[in-house]
Amino acid sequence: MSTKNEQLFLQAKKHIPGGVNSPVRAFAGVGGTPVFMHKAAGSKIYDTEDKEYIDYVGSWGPMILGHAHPKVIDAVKAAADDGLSFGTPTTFETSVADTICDIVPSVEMIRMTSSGTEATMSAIRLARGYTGRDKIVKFEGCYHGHSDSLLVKAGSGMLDIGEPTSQGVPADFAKHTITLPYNDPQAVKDCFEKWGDEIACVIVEPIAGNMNMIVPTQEFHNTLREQCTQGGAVLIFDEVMTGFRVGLRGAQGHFGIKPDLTCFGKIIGAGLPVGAFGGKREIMECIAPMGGVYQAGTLSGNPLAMRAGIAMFEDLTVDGFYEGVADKVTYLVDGIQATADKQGIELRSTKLGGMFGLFFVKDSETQVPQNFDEVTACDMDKFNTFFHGMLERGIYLAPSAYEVGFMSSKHSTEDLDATIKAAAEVFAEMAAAY
Ligand code: HOZ
Repeated sequence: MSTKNEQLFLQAKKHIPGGVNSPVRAFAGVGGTPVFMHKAAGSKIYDTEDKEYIDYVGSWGPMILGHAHPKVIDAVKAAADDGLSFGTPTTFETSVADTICDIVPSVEMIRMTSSGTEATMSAIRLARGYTGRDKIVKFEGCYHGHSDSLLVKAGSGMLDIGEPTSQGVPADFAKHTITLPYNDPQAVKDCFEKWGDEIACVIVEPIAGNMNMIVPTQEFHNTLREQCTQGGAVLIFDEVMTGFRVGLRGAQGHFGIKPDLTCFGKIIGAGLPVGAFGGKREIMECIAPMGGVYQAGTLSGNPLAMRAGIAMFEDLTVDGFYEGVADKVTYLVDGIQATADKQGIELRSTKLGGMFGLFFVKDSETQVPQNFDEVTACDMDKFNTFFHGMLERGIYLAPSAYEVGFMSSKHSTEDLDATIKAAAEVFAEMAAAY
């Protein structure tokens, strides 16, 4: 007899490829059947049989205030009462743009999009238009959404299906994408030495969150900034995951680096479909209608998303908000790490602000992975066992060893203790089995 989720998955597969509308939902990496969720509140998410899970995915990051935050929901309800979309300017877009430009010093102007993919795709076009150059540089294991030029040696769901470069990307497009090892300053210098005056931009996840989590060195970031400035290339930070997540000023605040352009994602609309890219005025003024780089969208800056974002930013800008979320991450990750150490499980962990990464390494000599090759050398079977053990115990982690964990301000000490207890039980089983 199949479970409810198996039945739902079968039904979904009839008319939806793979039964999902985004590959990372399909459990391709971890195996088994995805859980069909139907509601969420605070730190919890509920399946169609009302089984409760403590959620560390948070819709892939934006639910930093927890699910269905009353203030955000009220803002969305009020916005819906006023109409869903106008295709005209609204004052709400101006408010969100002002808020982001006030918070993030590198962002002097900003353009809203409907998703993070659109933001990175548009930022690349803008960088090419601004510099008049074609080549772009990205890093192995970094994922910047699913536009053609960026689906080369990418992370996230691409790794689960074992196709880091997507089929369907014309070789003529891919040839303009140079891919370098992440967190390797010398590779960046060598690349600029070779192609310096042909490079339009370097796009980077300033903290990688699509090959599990890697906080790169300060030297890596200093080198990127220095080489882009010297080479006349645009430095693009893809802060779709890290923006307003690892801290109010994102990864750029953490490293003290001013990128030329920054891409944001769903978090700026509190989880509604939205993205944005912004940065130096001189570059942003190249976008239509001011300049000749075309970029558009009926739903860009949608009023529901903007009003949700405005409500959310009120809480994010309260003093101590990010320290509170980071303390929860520290409590959780240190707790999980301590119990792994006690059971002799070779777990490595990393954390910053509201994000964390857990790696199952193969031996006691291996340290926290620092690049794509080191991530892929981890023990994926152990991660999968851990993932399913946690899921059975009502803990919802991202269904892939290449994804990160996200904390919300609504996770309680009780939630965190329950998670650590579940991890201890799973580790005990793993220790006995391996
Ligand atoms: N790729 C993101 C997670 N690493 C967003 C989730 C998705 O692709 O559906």
